[in-house]
Amino acid sequence: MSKLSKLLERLRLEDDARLVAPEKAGSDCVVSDNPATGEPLMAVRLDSAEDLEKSIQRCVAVAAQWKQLPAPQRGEIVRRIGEAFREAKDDLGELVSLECGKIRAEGLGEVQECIDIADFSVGLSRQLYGLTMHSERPSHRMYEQWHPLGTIGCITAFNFPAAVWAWNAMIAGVCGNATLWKPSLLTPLVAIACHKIAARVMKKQELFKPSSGDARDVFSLIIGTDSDVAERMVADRRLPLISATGSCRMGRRVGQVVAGRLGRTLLELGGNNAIIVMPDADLKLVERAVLFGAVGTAGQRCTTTRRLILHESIADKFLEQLVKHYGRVTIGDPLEKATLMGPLISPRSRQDMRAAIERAQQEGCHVLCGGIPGMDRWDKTPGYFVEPTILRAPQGKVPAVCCEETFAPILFALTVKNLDEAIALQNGVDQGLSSAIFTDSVRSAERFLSHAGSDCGIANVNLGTSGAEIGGAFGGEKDTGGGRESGSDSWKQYMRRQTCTINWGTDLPLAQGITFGTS
Ligand code: UN1
Repeated sequence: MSKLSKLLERLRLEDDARLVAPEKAGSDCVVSDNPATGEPLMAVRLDSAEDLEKSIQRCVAVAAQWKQLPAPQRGEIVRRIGEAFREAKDDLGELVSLECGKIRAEGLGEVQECIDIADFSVGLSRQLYGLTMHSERPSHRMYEQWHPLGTIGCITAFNFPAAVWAWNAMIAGVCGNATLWKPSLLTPLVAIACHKIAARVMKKQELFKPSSGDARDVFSLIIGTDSDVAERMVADRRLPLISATGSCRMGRRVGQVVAGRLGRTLLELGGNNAIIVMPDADLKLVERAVLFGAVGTAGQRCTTTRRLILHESIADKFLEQLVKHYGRVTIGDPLEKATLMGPLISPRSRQDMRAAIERAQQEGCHVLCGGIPGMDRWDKTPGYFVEPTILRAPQGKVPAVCCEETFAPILFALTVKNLDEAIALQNGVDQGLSSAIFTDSVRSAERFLSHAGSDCGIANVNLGTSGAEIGGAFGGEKDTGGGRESGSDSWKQYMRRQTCTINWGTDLPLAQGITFGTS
């Protein structure tokens, strides 16, 4: 029995009706590759537009009953889902590594995010607070309360094939919604595994037994193409909120279509995150932060460090050191203990990386280490491996290519004369997700965090751009889409606010002191 079959068995996926042996895959299937070998792992049967219609109907039906269960009981069910993720952590983490190419530590970290957000949601289920206000009218009481929206459409990307769904589904769940999840077609196996974990808990629990329909539909999965599934979900008024993670191009389209029906969106799109390094920074910390931020996940996080903005007085020496560290990065099988960087997700990603490096060279950038995919030592190796690459931008020039997000381990090094210049450069891109400064000066740190500092949704001091905790609201400004997911009060996006005024008096006073006719 192959390693994969054993893993699927441990995850109790072996006889899932969606799975098809790769050699038997027809045109109604998507084949999921192992990016470390280029070999097919498994094929998955695609859902059709008709399947989507049925799923939406089932979600809408179950959501109407789910919202009647008290929120803390919904929380109790989510607590059990969190427990199930704890039990499956090693196996699911391994599947994330196999299908998405993340190294083992990061695969496990991804599952940990699912566990953490479930725990967070359990507490939240008793804290869906509204405010009370003092009414300007006598004998009136005013307060606000939060109600579920219905069914949330959740569209996720390959790079966080489990966690981003969990951020949405666990919170949406305690808020009283159903979630219909459309995962990336690059990582359908992880999606099926996550869905099964939640579905088994939903089937077994005794707290929610809908009179019609199936409790499992609270956490629903649909695997299909953009035209059959994603485009239709986005246009469907029965999904009052579309939460979508992906490129700025995709988000712009989703934003427009959903706005056209006056629905809500929660968009988590591209980033172009920079680390600013001041002369008073602890450079040992910077090295580690840059390595994790720029090389980790093979540069395929939306929070990946893509630009390094160095004060000119330390730039040359720091880059010299950094290049040495890059040279020591172990690239290879993501499941090997020593590996620090796995493959990119697809051949297409390698081509994109290649095109970006070629463009950068045309724009005067100098390759400090790494290089062009296809012309490096990975050329003859199976799998979609590349070299992490540092490109030094020409003095005093910002190459256009570094204003775009290429989902690959490319780091642009730029130099500046002072903090003002650094902040202007950091903010001078269309995206606004994550940002960081390394400095031991309180003045520089506070300036960076001030209204005139970073314009991003995430701003860090003396830590890198990636690897945010679930407790804070996650998301960014400008072309990153403005959405906020996971912690803090992001839950409000999954609910509708109702302002309630109650008159307990014997008169009908009007607001603003208006008299209308005779009283
Ligand atoms: C993403 O890349 O879409 O902050 C999400 C981080 C992770 C989440 C990234 N916790 O890097």
